[in-house]
Amino acid sequence: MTVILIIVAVVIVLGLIVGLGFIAPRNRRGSLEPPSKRRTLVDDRVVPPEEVERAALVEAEVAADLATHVPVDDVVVEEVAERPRFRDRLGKARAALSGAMGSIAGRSKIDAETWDELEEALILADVGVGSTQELLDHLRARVKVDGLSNGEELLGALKAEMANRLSGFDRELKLSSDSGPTVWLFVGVNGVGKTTTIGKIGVRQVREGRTVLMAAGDTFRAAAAEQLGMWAERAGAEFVRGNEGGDPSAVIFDGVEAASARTIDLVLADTAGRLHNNVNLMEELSKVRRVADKGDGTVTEVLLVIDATTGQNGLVQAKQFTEAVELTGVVLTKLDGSAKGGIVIAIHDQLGIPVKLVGLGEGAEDLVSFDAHEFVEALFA
Ligand SMILES: Nc1nc2c(ncn2[C@@H]2O[C@H](COP(=O)(O)OP(=O)(O)OP(=O)(O)O)[C@@H](O)[C@H]2O)c(=O)[nH]1
Ligand SMILES: [Mg+2]
Repeated sequence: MTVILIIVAVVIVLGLIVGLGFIAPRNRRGSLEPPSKRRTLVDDRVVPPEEVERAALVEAEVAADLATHVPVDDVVVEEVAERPRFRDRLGKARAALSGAMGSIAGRSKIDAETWDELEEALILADVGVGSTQELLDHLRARVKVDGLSNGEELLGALKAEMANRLSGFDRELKLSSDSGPTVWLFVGVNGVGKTTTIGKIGVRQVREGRTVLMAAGDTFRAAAAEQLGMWAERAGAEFVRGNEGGDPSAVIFDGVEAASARTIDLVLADTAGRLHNNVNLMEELSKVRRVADKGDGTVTEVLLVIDATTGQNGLVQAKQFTEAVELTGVVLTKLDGSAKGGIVIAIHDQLGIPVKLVGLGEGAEDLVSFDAHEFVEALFA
């Protein structure tokens, strides 16, 4: 009996020694360095190897999943990307003026040299000869009447007059009050940004809650219709196209009829780029304009798209286009490029047509409504 008791005691003691030998190191480690989450999971209980393996697999899957997903923040930025401001995009236009203007602003008196420098700066900034002369005449009168005496005051008066010449225009894009769809027609020479502008406007109009149809009146190249089709898809607009080489008037007419049948609010009609001095092509445009109005739709805007980097040539284009189709406004694109900006003054002064929209880049959001005050401030800032 004693022998049995001794054996049981020895077994218990041995059991205790073996048990402590395993547990103690683990506790020590745990108390010295706080375990990571992963280590807690695995270390604080006895985990079978297959469970560890499965956990690792799940973790790898989640990591791969996260890596292939666009972060939510990025999606939000795309959706509500802020409109660009003139100030941020008119870098080059501003650079064209700011050097000369800085020098004029530093002058303590207004003399012949000041006038020469100002005239040169305005011409170089694309304001055009006619508008430059008118601005200088106005400023000379102001110097006399208001007693302006230094360069800074002179520039203040110039800014005010530029803003004044750009004010009083109706820049709203009109919608028809009749029952059929509203039609906006886009015209201009090659490559100025007509199709891109339609795309940008479509995106904006759909976002504002209108239903839109884009009509590919540029039947000159198949690629032109495809380009517009991609914008339509992007904007969530309906799309009508014709055959390559087909009659552009017919395509636009079909577009308007389709829009009417589907009670779509707005038809954005693209046209092929054409040289303003090509008589046949300008006549074709007159026909497009007439036919677009024939069905259920009403043309409320005929927008001439002008590439701002072409400078004073834009004025010549505008004169010719307005003879073929009565223009309701100008969309001035690529003002973010090497354009000098003064063309805006010339268009208003010489043609009396308002710049309604300005393109400040190639993206869907890079189209802003023209704001005279903001524009002049950005030009001189
Ligand atoms: N930087 C800049 N590029 C622009 C702007 N608007 C259009 N573009 C670019 O100008 C190029 C021509 O644009 P389109 O829209 O194809 O011009 P289009 O007038 O339809 O050309 P055609 O149909 O060939 O007469 C494209 O590369 C556009 O991305 C703008 O405001 N700024
Ligand atoms: Mg085009």
